[in-house]
Amino acid sequence: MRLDVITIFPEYLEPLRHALLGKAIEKGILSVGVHNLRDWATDVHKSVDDTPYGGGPGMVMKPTVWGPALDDVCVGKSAGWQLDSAAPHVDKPRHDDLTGREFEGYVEPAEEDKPLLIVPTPAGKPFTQEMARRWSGEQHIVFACGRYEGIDQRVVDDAAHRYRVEEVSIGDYVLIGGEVAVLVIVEATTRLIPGVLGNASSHEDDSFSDGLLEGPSYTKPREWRGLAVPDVLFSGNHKLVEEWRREQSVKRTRERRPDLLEGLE
Ligand code: 6GU
Repeated sequence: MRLDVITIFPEYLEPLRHALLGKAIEKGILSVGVHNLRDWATDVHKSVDDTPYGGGPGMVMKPTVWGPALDDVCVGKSAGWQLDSAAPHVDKPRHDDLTGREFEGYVEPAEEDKPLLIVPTPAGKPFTQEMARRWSGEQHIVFACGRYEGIDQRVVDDAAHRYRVEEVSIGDYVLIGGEVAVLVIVEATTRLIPGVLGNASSHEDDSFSDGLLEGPSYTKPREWRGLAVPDVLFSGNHKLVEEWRREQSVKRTRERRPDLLEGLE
């Protein structure tokens, strides 16, 4: 899987190169490009935002910077993934300048050939384990991190010509920008790619995979600070242990997330 992240804070994405994800990169399962949006800014101040039409507080990120950035990162694969830092348009003619032709509209690729563009925003659809499962099979995912009051809506509308676009939220609270949400979505998604986790079946009984929360786990010593491990776990009876784990799952789900039980029989 190829991941590209466009952000004005590339250092926020450093954690992607550590621990299990770093291992997956070394193994060649994953390849990651982080791109500084400012590399596509064209003015001396490298500005990426401007005041909102209609007034109001805050700033909106400019379509004239995001558009070329998404154009370049979209074709990373055909360019041989040479975009490890960035391929800015600064000091270079634009492709439409080169051809000397007016913009004539898009040649639309087949839907299944479009890379996935994920735009993290508190106004998006809620991110779920089911999305992580689906996206773990993607070839190329691009993340567009917005800051301030968001990105000019036309960026997302226009990107739909060459990407499959999803605006997603990671929960009902507001973050300063999309960077941390990208870390969350990438971790949840890539751990489901075969070979990224050591144990192939270790995510089959994750919380949410069967619609329930996972119950408690224990390890040695059998007694610790006056607290004993439940006797059933020493019974040697696998069926009994499985039944007990199921009960614990249901009990915990009923207490903490009764909403999850409603959809189940
Ligand atoms: Cl994806 N982005 C931001 N900025 N805030 C959020 C969010 C995303 N999800 C919840 N809050």
